[in-house]
Amino acid sequence: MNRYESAREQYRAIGVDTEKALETLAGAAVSIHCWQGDDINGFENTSSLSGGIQVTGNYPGKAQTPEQLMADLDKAMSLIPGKHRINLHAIYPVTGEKVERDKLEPRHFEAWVAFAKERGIGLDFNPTLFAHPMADTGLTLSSPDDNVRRFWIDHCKATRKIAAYFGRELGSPCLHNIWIPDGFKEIPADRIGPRRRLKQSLDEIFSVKYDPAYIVDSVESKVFGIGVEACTVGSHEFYMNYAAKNNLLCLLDNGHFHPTEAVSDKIPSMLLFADQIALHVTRPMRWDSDHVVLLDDELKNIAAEIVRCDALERVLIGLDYFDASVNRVAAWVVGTRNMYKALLDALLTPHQALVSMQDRWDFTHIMALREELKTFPMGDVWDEFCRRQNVPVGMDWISETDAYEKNVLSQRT
Ligand code: RNT
Ligand code: ZN
Repeated sequence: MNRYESAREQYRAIGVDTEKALETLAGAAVSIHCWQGDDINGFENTSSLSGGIQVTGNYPGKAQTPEQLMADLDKAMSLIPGKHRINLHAIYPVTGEKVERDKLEPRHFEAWVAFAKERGIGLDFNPTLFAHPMADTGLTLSSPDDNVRRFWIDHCKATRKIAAYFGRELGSPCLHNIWIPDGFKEIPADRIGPRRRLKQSLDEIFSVKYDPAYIVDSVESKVFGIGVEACTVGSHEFYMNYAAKNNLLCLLDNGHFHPTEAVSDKIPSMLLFADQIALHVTRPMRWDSDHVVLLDDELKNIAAEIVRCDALERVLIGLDYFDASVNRVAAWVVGTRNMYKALLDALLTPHQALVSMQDRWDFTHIMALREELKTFPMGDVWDEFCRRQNVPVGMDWISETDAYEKNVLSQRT
C-alpha cells in the first residue's frame, strides 16, 4: 500500500471519502491576483501607490512589462494545482500608448484575453481608484468635487464594460469588484454626505445592465486604512446594505475587519441572504498588511465554512496579498497552494458527524475528533492531488522557483 492508499483507509475509517474530496477540489476555482507579481505597479508608469495600502520590500526581479508579468504568472501556474482564474486591475492594460483610466476600452485588454484563452482560464477584473492624481484628495466616488466624481464614475463604467467583454470572450462570468480608498484621517464633520455621494455614484455605475452570464458585480468594504483612520466611506454596513438592495455581491476581504472579527464567521450569515459572495483572502498581521497567505487557522476556518455550507459554487474565492520582500513568484505559489490545501483540509473533515455531535450537545467528541484530525495524513492526500494535477509534489516546486530566479528574475535590471 502506498502512502495515499494508506491515508485513504485512515480517512475512510472516519467516514471521509478521499476520492470524492480530490474530485471536488479539482473543480474549485481560485482567482490569482496579478498584482502580487509587480507590487501593484501596473503598466501606466506613473504615480506611486496610494489609498492606504502598502507594499513593502525590494526583492529583486519584479515584473516590469506585460510579457514579464505573463511569464511569471505562467511559471507560478505551472506549480499550482487546481482550476485557476487570473484577477486583473485596470492599471494593467496592454497598450502602446498612454490611455487615461476613464477612456479604457476592451481592446486595451485584448492581450489578456488571448493569454486567458490560450490557457483555458477565466479572468476577473477591478477598477483602480488609487495611485492616480485624481485620487490625491483621498476621495474618489464620494468626492464633493463633481469633476473628480465624474472621472471615477466613467472609469468604473469603462471597467465594467471590459469585464463584460472578458466574460463574453471567455465563456465564464468575470467578477468585477469595486474597492475605493475613500476616507478621512481626522474625524470628519460629515459622515453621511460622502456616503450619499458614493451611493449616487454607484447607482449611476450600476444603471448600465449587462448579462449576468458575462459579469458579476461586487463591492468591497473596509474598516480603515493607513491615513484614513477616522472614517472609511465604504464601510461594511454601507456595502452590505447596498449589495442587498441592489442584488450585488458583497466582497469580504479578511484583512478589512477589526482583528478580533473573523470572516469565517461571517460567511454562513451572508450565505443565508445572498446567492453568492466573494472573498479576498489575505493574511493581516496587526493591520491589513496583506502578508502572503499561510495555512493558518483562519484560512482553514474560511475553507471549512465554504465546504460545510456546500457553497464552493457560491463563494468566489480570490486572493489579495502583496509581499515584495520574497521571491514574488514563490509568494504566488505558496499562497495559492495554501488556499487549495485549506480547501482539501475542509473536504477531508467529517462535517456531518461533527454537526450531529453539536446537535446532541456533545462538545467533548467534537473537541477530541478535531484534535485527532490535526495529525491525520492530509499531506499524503495533498501530494496525490498534485501528482494527479501534474504539478510538482511536496517541496519539488521550490527548486523550480529557485531556477527561475537564477535564470530569469535575476537577469532583469
Ligand atoms: C485594499 C483592498 C483592495 C486592494 C486591491 C489591490 O485594501 O483590499 O482589494 O488590495 O484592489
Ligand atoms: Zn481586497
